[in-house]
Amino acid sequence: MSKDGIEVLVIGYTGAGKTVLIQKLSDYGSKIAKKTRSPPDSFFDFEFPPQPTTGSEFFKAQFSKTKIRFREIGGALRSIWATGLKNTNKVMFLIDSSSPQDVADAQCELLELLGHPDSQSLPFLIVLTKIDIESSLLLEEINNVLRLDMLEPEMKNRIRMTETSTKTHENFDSIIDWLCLPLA
Ligand SMILES: Nc1nc2c(ncn2[C@@H]2O[C@H](COP(=O)(O)OP(=O)(O)OP(=O)(O)O)[C@@H](O)[C@H]2O)c(=O)[nH]1
Ligand SMILES: [Mg+2]
Repeated sequence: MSKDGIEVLVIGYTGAGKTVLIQKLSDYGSKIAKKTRSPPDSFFDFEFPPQPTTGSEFFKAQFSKTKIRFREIGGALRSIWATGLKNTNKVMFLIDSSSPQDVADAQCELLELLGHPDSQSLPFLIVLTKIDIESSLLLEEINNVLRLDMLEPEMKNRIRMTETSTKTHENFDSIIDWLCLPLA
């Protein structure tokens, strides 16, 4: 953990929703800090649509007393995602649940990352995004493709999976709880 708090690596294919989720979780965190409940929906709207992340970007956020520093590595830099494992405390892996191709590709990708020497005992949160889209796959369907239940207990025990939408904000509280869990 750095002086900036818990370091979280955020990865996933292009357009999975990494930048938007980080920004909206951060906004949500500052709302909690100000004890403002039920913000108007416009609170979550952006003036400009997000641009694809071409490199690696850092974002700082505060959730109650916990400081988080997110590092997003854009989907375009898939070949260097694993380099981010070295200097992080946790990993968020986003999958666009409306893209069957991304879901299928994610299985190998996840196995590789979980088995990487630098991943060791890192906790992973798999976040299925865009569940507001009608054609998106259900969590159980994605679970059947990823087959995480087949993993060795050491890997299985450090993985959590959740689903969300940056439009409707499902599970934001539990994602923030996971982010703020103290490091083992
Ligand atoms: N319907 C819907 N669209 C979303 C959601 N989250 C993000 N998007 C849209 O998906 C697009 C890509 O979002 P980004 O956050 O830029 O994706 P990214 O994963 O950071 O992509 P890269 O930086 O290119 O790797 C944007 O147009 C977002 O508005 C969601 O929950 N639901
Ligand atoms: Mg991005």
